[in-house]
Amino acid sequence: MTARRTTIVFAVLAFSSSLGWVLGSELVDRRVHATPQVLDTPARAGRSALETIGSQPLDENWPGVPREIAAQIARSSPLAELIRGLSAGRSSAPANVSAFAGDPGSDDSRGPAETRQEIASALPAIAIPESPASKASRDGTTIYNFDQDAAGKLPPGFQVALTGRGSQPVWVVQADATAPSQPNLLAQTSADNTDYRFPLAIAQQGSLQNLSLSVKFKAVAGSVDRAAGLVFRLQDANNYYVVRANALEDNFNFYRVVNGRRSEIKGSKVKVPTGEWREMRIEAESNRFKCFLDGKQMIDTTDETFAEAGKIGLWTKADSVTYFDNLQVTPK
Ligand SMILES: [Ca+2]
Repeated sequence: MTARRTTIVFAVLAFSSSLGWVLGSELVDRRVHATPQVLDTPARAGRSALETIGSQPLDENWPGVPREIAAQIARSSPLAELIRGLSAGRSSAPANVSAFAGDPGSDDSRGPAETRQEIASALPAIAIPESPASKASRDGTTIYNFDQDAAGKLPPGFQVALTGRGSQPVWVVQADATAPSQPNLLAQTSADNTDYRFPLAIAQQGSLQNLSLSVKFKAVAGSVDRAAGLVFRLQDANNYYVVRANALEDNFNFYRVVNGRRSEIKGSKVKVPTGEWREMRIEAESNRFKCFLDGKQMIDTTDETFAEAGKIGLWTKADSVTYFDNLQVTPK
């Protein structure tokens, strides 16, 4: 009896133990799986959101990105402009984003260095959209030194015009070892020998009445003329004041140009050498005008023709090939 009882007790214990093990395993198993289920909730929400997004129309520039989301990103940040720029012509916008973040798992076939180069080249376009490179403003003074401008072209912020007859002027930025500020200057290079021909390069920024205006110039060539001039209170290509030096005539004169006709207000005789840099300056205040050559006052006169504000610019005559640099204007 004792042995049978012992056997029963042992069997009950064994069964309980097995049951406990099974129940325990189930509890453990449930506990183990409880955490992933909690973590899985946002993931499922994300999948649900993606399914919703997936039903929306896709942006044509960003393959795989819903149009509405692409539009929101584009409105929200300059970075989006960068990303969108980099996306142009590429297979996947998200790949660009991953590459930008340095994700080695990006499916972009190109290397991170190449991507960084693209980003670097795209950044200036965002930070500096249209830079008028050749001028620096300081205390109201604007200096055009042409040193950041592309050679062979008219510098940004200038417009070509012509008073009189003949072919269109050719104003170009050039590198020159003698330029007062390195490396560039602005040159009028067309050599049309029409006598009554006045090439103009007009600065588009600002309109001034009273001012201090100066420029460094070098008369380079010309058989009809070798002239260098500064215009101010310019109303249009046929109406303005001009002060000019002439290396063929050796004089330094102040003119008004009215409806395209030039007439002298005041003149001075002075040696103006070819092939050497000189500086001219004008001080205009109301109807009084003082003109300087290399710091020396040559003209002090009055005139009432143009009392109102106008633009400033550079001027030559006929077949003059003339170099200019460091055009500087200060309002007064
Ligand atoms: Ca320069």
